[in-house]
Amino acid sequence: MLLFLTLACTSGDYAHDSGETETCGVPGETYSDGMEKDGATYTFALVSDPSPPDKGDNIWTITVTEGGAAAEGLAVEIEPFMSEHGHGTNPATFAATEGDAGVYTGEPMDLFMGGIWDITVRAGDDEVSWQFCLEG
Ligand SMILES: [Cu+2]
Repeated sequence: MLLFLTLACTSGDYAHDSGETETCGVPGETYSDGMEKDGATYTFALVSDPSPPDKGDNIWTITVTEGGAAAEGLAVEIEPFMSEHGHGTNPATFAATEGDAGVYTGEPMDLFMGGIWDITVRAGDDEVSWQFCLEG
């Protein structure tokens, strides 16, 4: 499956230029532990293992709050996607399980290639997205 995705990726409209030293066409966001994003309802704080996110398996822990209070009992999932390449991962989404109140830890997700990853975190009806450039 990894080979198939890689081939599908390089045969699309976008192909990696092996002569380039830049992995990503755009810089992506600068990661820091606990960085926050506001959705329509909730605030999402991200901690990635590894820190910063890197190629290979990544486990994200998301702390979800509403008005400063832990948002408990939500269905939380994470969906990585490479919009420059038009593909995601296999599986496409990863469930995140609540440990401490409002703290959701995702299954390991294999970000299997370098480039820009758009990673959406959904909680209930709300969502936010992060965009990180991973080195190839
Ligand atoms: Cu790709």
